[in-house]
Amino acid sequence: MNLNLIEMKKVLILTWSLTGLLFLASCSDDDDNVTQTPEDLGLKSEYTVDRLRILDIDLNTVSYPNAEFEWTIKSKTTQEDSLTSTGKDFSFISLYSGTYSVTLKVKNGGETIEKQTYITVEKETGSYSPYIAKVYDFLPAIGQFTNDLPKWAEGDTRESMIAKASVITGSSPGTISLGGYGGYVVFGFDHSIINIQGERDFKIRGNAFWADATPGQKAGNCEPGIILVSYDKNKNGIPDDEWYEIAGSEYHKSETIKNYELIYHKPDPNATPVPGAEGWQTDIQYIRWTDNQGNTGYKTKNSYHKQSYYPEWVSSPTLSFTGTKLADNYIDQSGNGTYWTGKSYEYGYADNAPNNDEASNIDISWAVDKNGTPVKLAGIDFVKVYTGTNQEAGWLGEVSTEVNGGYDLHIIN
Ligand SMILES: [Ca+2]
Ligand SMILES: [Ca+2]
Ligand SMILES: [Ca+2]
Repeated sequence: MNLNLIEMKKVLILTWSLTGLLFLASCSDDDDNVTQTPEDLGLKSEYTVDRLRILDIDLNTVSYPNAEFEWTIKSKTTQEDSLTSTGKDFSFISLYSGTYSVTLKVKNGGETIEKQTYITVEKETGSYSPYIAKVYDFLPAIGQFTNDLPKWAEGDTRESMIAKASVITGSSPGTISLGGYGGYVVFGFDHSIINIQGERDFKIRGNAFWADATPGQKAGNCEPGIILVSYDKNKNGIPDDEWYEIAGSEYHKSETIKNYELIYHKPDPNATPVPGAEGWQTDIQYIRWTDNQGNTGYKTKNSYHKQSYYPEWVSSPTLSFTGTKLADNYIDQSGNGTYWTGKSYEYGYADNAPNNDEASNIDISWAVDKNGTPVKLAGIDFVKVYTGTNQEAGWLGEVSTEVNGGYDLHIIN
């Protein structure tokens, strides 16, 4: 073959191009090994998201292992820049539609790279409901309203009981009881609840009230439930993401126990006498519990509620719950067992203060991770509530959190 110089160059360029394409194709599954140029952060020039939906921007930061990141967003109202995040990843949510200008500064060694992007927030299709939209999970612990709120019927399963617990959704909610320590419900909304700085963001309704006999004191029927929040980080629509505990007023107190575990032991239905049956004298030793602190005790049964207090649809002989445990909050105010009141904790719990009290409103900014480190969440999609104490309040029975709906405080009006 006899090629002149120009033809030879063409062949070389073609060969190089083909080699390059093949090389890129073979590496496409292995992006981590591609050396990034400083420009290659993966930040797009614009993004679009619906109102009250969380947009996650995850940067490619392989070539910036030690860089510092600063995200600032220009306020639509004041036109001032506000620093919103200092992590490599950025979550954005807005209550209002419009276009937002976002500046990213990457300080890497001595140099600072500045990049700009725009987020267009569109009005959602239809309109959002402020109320709880869906119940994802429900498992009450031992309680006098277990199998009653909601009512269990022969043939009911975990799934059908979750469906029955959905009475807490919507604008005219019903009440469910979570039973004693650990019993829980998981629910969500049809949009993400925005975390507005300096404001409480959502309310969980219960059936707490102040007692007439304790004027001026925040006490009465207060059965605090611990609240966890999460957002749908993996965007699959279900609450399988990391949970963050709302660190309420008791979170850092020494009497609050973290990583608590309580196990309830199902009574033997063939025991003589039959636990809970007519004439049975040991209702104060109805269902035995043990915990990981070396304690043991019994849940009681009272004469007002005759049904089984162990969830009927659970076949396992033990029920185990883990989480944070709050100190007992009920005291026998009469001294003779006739009058019990529960002290309300200051903030951050469910069913701990009347529904018209500010203390039933929750600030997403109180959330902490499993190590107790505060997390900065742009918003949340899911909420879990579980009964936070393990106490028998005399004839009142177990202290058990009730949930009676809830809503997003930012769009309720
Ligand atoms: Ca907030
Ligand atoms: Ca998820
Ligand atoms: Ca209650």
